[in-house]
Amino acid sequence: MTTPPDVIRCAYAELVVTDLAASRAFYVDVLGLVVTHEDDDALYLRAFEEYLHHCLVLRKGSTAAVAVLAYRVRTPHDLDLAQEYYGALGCRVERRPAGATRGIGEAVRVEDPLGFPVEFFHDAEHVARFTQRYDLHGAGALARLDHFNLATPDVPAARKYYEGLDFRVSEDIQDDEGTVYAAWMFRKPTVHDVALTGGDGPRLHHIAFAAHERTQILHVCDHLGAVRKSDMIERGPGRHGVSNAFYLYLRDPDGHRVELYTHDYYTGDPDNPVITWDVHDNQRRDWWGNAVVPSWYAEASAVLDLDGNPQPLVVRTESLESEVTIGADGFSYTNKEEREFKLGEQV
Ligand code: 4SX
Ligand code: FE2
Ligand code: CA
Repeated sequence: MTTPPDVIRCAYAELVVTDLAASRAFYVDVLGLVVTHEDDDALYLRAFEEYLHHCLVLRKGSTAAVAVLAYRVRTPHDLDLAQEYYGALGCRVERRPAGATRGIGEAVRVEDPLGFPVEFFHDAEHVARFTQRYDLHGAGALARLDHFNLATPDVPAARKYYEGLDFRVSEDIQDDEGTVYAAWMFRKPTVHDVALTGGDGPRLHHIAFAAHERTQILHVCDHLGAVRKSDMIERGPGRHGVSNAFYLYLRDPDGHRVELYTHDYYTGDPDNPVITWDVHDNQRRDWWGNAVVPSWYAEASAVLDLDGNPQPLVVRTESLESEVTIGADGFSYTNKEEREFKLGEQV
């Protein structure tokens, strides 16, 4: 087996959007992302603590989709490793010269074994870091990109693939039969850089930005209410069980899902314990026990191949979390002992 590239972290996403002005109103005017560059074709955005050129590219196109998910690697040599590694996996691999994406150095793009368009880069243009430009921060200031969440039909296979890239699992969701519904995996020492959600795929479930404070996330809710756009709020605000993060899910003008996220925890020690949640635990996805809305389980963004054509979907054949928890036969519990006691009384 060839050596995998040394991935540092998830670094940027490029989303195809159908109306740049509408996207700007959401990502810049409401979320407060900083514009590094804009032209008729695209917007290049970053969060307040970021000093690489961008963490999000919004490119104008006729159909909403995901063009690429990019990871930063430790050295330029890791690009050669990526090229060999994915070549050996039989994946389509392309080397891209510096500047093929504005602000990004030489890169390797692949159609990964899960069907996602993925880029690896090391060099990128540095721009001003606005950590202490409090004069520019709004009340909803976002600090940095935190993670990608991918919908994929076979979570154990996807987990194995990411373990091959030396990602480690922080948390997962399973049932008694060993069906795996989701897994959270990291390179940077937080709960995740990538989450794998069981469903038809490849699709992007969401990208997430980290804020420092819950108040910043609550302010975004208030802001959306004030501009009569509260229908962009899909789920939350709330506290996740998995990750312990405080969260909010929004849908952008094209339906791309964006999570705002704060207060997860450090995972950098080599013996960081893995947390496994029972799919029937009512507090796994919302610590306060609030129901997950059906759209959150069902909907996600299509991804493109390296030619810009939509990737065909592979349907998940194992049970769906939405069906085992909120479907007709679904059940869940808040207190397991209490539930088992009640079930025992019935027999
Ligand atoms: O809904 S979950 O509590 O499982 C969850 C979803 C935890 C962390 C995340 O980033 C997420 O998107
Ligand atoms: Fe997330
Ligand atoms: Ca809503």
